[in-house]
Amino acid sequence: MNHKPAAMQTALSAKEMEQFEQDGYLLLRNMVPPTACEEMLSITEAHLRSAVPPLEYEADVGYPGAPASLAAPGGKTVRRLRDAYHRAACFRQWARDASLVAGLAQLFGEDVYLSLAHHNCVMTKHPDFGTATGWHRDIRYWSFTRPDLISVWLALGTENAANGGLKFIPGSHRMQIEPAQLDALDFLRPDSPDNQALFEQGITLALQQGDVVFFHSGLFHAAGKNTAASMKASVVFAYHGKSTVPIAGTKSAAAEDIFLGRPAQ
Ligand SMILES: O=C(O)CCC(=O)C(=O)O
Repeated sequence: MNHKPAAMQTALSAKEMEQFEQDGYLLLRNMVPPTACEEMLSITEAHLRSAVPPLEYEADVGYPGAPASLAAPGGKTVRRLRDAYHRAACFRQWARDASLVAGLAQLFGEDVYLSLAHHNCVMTKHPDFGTATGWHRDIRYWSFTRPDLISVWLALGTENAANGGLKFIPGSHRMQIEPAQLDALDFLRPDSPDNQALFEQGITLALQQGDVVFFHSGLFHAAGKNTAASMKASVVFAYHGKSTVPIAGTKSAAAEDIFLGRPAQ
């Protein structure tokens, strides 16, 4: 087993830091080598084959077009392999990777923590029964003393509009949104006139295996259905800085918060 650092990344440049600040996301191409991605992918495929818990199914998510129940056709389509961190060493190695954490420390300007309460999963999107996700902010269900977390998305294969790739509204982490623009689950309402201009600003990211996206927990993002022939898989973890603390008694405080510090580059 290879225990060398999973990622290849030098310190973030001033321009990259500025980009994250402005757009609410930063795309780091080719950050994780193919060997590390292939190992994560083969464990993902094995855990899907054996239905290794904890799993979240499309039927549990209940988005439009999802199977109505686990017993319905496609009901056992897996949406997330939960608790990626405890599934295999390669996921832990990536989640704690020194160059990843150093980049996050630059953006937070302080010591980094990994939250196992949120994301901490392999997102899978299958053809046929993998559903689209509406425009939302990750922070909507998270409870921290500050709203400035960063989700880190690693593409284990190609991601694009055809297979349900990520879409972002650049800069939307800094936008004031009125309650009337949101539905009961805090998704941007597709029928709100005020949202139309926002939707027009949406962009789809085209990712290749090993590409990594950092995005702010206030950034509106969405993803389409997988209309391609094969499953798409992405590893997603959530991080925060030392001064952002999960609020006691909430779901955000219900799982381990792992101190990762501030590695030197
Ligand atoms: O892959 C998708 O459908 C998007 C997932 C997502 O944005 C989320 O779970 O926060």
